[in-house]
Amino acid sequence: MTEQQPIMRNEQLDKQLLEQGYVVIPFLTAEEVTALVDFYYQHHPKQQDGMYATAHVPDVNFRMKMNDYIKQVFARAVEETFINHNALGGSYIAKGKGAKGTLQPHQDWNIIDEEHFRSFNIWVPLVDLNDNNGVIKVLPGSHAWLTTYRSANINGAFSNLNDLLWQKMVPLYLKKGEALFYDHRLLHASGENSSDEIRLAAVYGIIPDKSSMMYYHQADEKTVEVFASNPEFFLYGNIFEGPKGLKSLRKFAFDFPQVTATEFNRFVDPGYIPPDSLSVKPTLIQRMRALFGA
Ligand SMILES: O=C(O)CCC(=O)C(=O)O
Repeated sequence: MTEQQPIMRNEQLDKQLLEQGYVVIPFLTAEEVTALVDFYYQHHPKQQDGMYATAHVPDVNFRMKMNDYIKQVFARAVEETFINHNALGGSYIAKGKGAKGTLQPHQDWNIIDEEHFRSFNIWVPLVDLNDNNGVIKVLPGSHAWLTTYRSANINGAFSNLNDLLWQKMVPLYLKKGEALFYDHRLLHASGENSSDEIRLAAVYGIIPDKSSMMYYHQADEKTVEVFASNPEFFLYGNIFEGPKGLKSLRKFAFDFPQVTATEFNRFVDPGYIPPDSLSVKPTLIQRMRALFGA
């Protein structure tokens, strides 16, 4: 990856973001939080089940209405916090009661060329988070482990390791109005909401001002195809249906690796030794070599 332009005005936070893949910051005022919560419930009289995102409702006008309001309320804090950025769109995310709302560990899609740029989400809970309402969890540093391509038809490189990932994830007990600002490559997840209150959040995409949007697609078992994209495609289209109507830019070979448990443990702890290799006894020759340094 080429050297990254700062994206946060605060240099210390920008450094932390580069190293850890996320920062937690004060973001919205109490009044801004109340405004977002009121607007959501005015437009959602009926309780939503499981995980619900306004960005994915079929009614595009409704989607846009939610997007416009979130953008309007976020504008002050976005301007105060970020530099060299382009604001994309916003969505409410509501996690209702029950296991259906569990969001397994994942990385968000590539939406810019990650060889040169990073892309981000500002994720802001509109209620205080706790262990019972689907607190957000992250794997610090995981954004920098591996080059991956993530999209509608590409299997996540870590998707066979959910149990292991959950064990290593760190909960972030944000208060309402605080923001988790994270690199789209960071592994993150949120568990079940077992409380009676909807765990409401708002999420908002940010890309560097010099970057252009892309859509990544698995063309076949060994090939990634990259398409030119734009914010409107994400706001108005159905992004899960593939790169419909987008212009193909290039194709390249990629073998879509699935990370193994040992590889994962080594990412977390470079000194990790798998337990089965500890039980393998050295041969006589290996012992002699160790003894005499041969
Ligand atoms: O709302 C949540 O619990 C997590 C949202 C998330 O993972 C995402 O927007 O990628």
